[in-house]
Amino acid sequence: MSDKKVAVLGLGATGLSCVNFLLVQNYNVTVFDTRQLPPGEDKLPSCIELIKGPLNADLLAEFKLIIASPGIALATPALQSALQAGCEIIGDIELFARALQQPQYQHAKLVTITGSNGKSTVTSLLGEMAREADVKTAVGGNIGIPALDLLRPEVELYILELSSFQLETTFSLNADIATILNVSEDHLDRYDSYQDYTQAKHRIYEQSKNCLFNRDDLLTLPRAADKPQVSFGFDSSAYGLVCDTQKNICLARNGQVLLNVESLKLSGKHNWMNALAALALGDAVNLDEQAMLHALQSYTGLKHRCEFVAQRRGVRWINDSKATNIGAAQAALQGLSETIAGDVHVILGGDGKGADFSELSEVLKEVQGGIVCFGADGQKIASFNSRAVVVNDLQQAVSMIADKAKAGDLAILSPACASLDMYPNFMARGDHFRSLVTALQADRV
Ligand code: UMA
Ligand code: ADP
Repeated sequence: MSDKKVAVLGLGATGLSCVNFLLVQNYNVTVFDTRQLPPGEDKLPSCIELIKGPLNADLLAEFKLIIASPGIALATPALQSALQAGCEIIGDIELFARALQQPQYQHAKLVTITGSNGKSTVTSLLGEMAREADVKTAVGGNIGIPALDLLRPEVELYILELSSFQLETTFSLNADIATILNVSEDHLDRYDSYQDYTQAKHRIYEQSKNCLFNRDDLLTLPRAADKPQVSFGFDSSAYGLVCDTQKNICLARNGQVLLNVESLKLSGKHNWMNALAALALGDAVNLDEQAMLHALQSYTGLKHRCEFVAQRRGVRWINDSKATNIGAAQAALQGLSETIAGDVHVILGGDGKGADFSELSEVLKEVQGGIVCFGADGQKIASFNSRAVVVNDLQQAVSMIADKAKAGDLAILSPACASLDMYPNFMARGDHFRSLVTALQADRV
């Protein structure tokens, strides 16, 4: 393969992982990045050529194989020209899928997880379950560690979170089980339609032996009837909820009680569904039941997902900066409002990625406390509730809610938008929120 030329598009985390993988396989790699200061440049081996600036269709057409990073849309004209010129375009997950077919990796099991929301929670929770069960596990993909960086002969179980972007360029995964947790509008700045986005998610089932779907969300239903299927949802069938003899709500398998939801450290009803999904996936790869239940009781969740920040003057402050679409904010507001005695106050706004915010109006009607909006689409969101106010930034939003909230209330940053209009990423936004809340405590305790 030493004479094989490959183009890697994008020098972020994915691009760099592809370069490292392809070099070991003796490929002749050229990297393209549209940015003048791509993030991975300092880590790029000096033998690799890096071409910066707008993608050049003629240059790309010289490569038979192109590895596109997920942040680059296939619809980009230069990529479309390359496809028409006969180039093969795949992503890092496809490279991973092909690598898994090599003898040294073939013994490993694979679980793949997608959905509009809850992916990282279910992925990391399942990872904890597997570790608790003493299975040598590697967890990665869209959650942060590029899949190719996980490849090790000793790994027994790979757990991959996959985005719709990654699935678009993936063709030959052969997962033991795949799930679409839910589908709600997201990334409409990248897709022509909601249908295209949903279609990209369904590619995950086509590349799996078994499918796990959400029976409360019809858009997650596998389309091929010939594949073994299992489901999770709020009723008592399959993986579901039942009441035990003391009338406690419990996670259950086929009506058999597994765990009282009060034992979960995760809050919100949406996390009951995440727990059920993780249990179903764990069962599919034969994880020990006791280990899974133990992990469920100790798992405290990831940062920036309905994360408890502080309680001062009786108000609980929650950082849900990862709620980057409408469905996530809806789930957080509905899931948490029933857990408190007082009012909910919410901070929303940022880059809405082309979403239709009218869908938020129903849930906002239920918000009894303040509705404070900021960022590029703050005004747009505020137009759907007459009580909503618009402020310039997160600092003003926190300050306004701190003045208004009373003991027993809950204040949450659950923006329903990406952060990129004002922050490098959702983590930076969540960290800023945390620091504002912490400073506020010191002032007002
Ligand atoms: N970009 C350019 N020019 C280029 C290449 C990229 O402007 O030539 C821009 C992209 O438009 C994007 C940014 O750079 O805004 C990053 O893109 P990338 O493809 O280089 O991203 P990576 O650093 O490789 O990170 C990707 C995933 N990012 C995206 O899909 C945008 C990460 O998911 C993932 O953790 C990582 O691979 C490892 O698998 C992040 C994400 O935001 C968390 N994902 C989206 C989401 O969850 O909603 C899909
Ligand atoms: P993803 O990786 O898909 O973005 P995360 O697990 O990081 O999902 O959660 C992101 C946000 O989505 C959370 O902060 C919460 O607001 C919301 N969320 C989590 N799980 C669910 C679910 N099962 N259904 C709907 N919304 C959810």
